[in-house]
Amino acid sequence: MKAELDRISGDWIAESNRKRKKGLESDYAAVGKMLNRRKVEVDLVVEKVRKFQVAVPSWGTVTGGTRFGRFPIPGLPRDIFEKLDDAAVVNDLTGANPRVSLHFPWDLVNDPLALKKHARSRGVGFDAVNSNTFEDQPGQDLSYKFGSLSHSSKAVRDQAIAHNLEVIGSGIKLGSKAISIWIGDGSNFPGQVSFRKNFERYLDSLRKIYRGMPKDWTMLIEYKPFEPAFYYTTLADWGSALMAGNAVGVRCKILVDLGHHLPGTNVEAVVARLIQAGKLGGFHFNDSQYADDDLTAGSIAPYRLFRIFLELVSASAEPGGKFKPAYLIDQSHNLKDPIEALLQTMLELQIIWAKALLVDLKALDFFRERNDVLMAENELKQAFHTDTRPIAARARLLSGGAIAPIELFRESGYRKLKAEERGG
Ligand code: PSV
Ligand code: MN
Repeated sequence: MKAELDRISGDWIAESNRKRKKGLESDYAAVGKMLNRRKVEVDLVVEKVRKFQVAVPSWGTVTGGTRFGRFPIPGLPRDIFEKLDDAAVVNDLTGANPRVSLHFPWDLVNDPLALKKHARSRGVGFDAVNSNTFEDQPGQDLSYKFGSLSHSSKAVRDQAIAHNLEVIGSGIKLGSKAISIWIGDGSNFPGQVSFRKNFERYLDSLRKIYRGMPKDWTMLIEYKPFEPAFYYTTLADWGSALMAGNAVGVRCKILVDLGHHLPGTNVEAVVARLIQAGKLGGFHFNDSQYADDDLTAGSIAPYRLFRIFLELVSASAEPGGKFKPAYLIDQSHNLKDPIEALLQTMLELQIIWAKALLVDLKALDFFRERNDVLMAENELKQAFHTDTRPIAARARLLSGGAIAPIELFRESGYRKLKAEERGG
């Protein structure tokens, strides 16, 4: 079986689950009993966790590195076909990551239909496509050194717009329904650009891309406070993003990358504002201690992630809410095996999502209205401190995934086999 390992087969997953089922059943019964006392039906929570799906970024299947260096491990994928193979392994093991997000031109192929067929054979589809005008490509006519969509030169802006339209074209062939646009535009020195002119040009370019998008597509614009521009960034914050979203059109929404906030920002309040404005379009999950650290989601501040999830869970619980943001992981795996890091991420996201689902929203509202600060906070704490690992594991089990994905991945010898096949 190992000699032709492309997927982690269903049989193998079933075998691994058989060994762990008894332990899970007893843990699940214990948490079910405890939740029962709080009038929570644990099976319903499991069903909601099963509906929580997150896309895997093609660029997250390789080691990212920093500008100081990269430390790749043997067996990393060499092209987008192999990246899809690795993403499919993640989905096989979690049952919760059925879509992959591509980044162009990094993932450009001659035959998108062959790529689509390959993805289907691996049981995955495609999520939002991403454009890249934050670096120059070999053979490119004009440079993005001084910006792209907001550049002072119309010719550069037109080139960046054309690239975005090409990315949409590739996405249409693959079956995507959204484009994510993050630009590195801005300035490094006071006086370098006019803030207003620069933003106006950006809006104008976005409108042109928007007009070239199919009617059932969404445009996701991603803000980030700094880097690579270190003094002023064109789309630095949610306020500018909301302004841009409103100026461009109803299907232009905001993408919140969790690492794209200055330290101390109340990200859950930002999320709530964007929900209220009807403009929250998607997420890039990761964690950070200082800035855009791209660390594994939930590794630094799981309680903050829980509070963000609570905003999402409570918005989706509202009657008539057609609230469906695109969830994606956006991390840089430098020290961990990328597949293991993605598995760890998804496990963590499921565990914390389940915790957010345990908050009694009615009780919370009751305490808030009475200004009972302590009891309102306790509603959050009670949910957060509940051990939801058996709930997440049961959700994976019912979705065809593994109770213990990381252990099974290690047992499978996948990376070792790929090291022989792919080298590196
Ligand atoms: C930028 O820091 C970012 O978060 C954007 O989403 C990019 O597309 C991604 O990272 C990959 O570099
Ligand atoms: Mn991002």
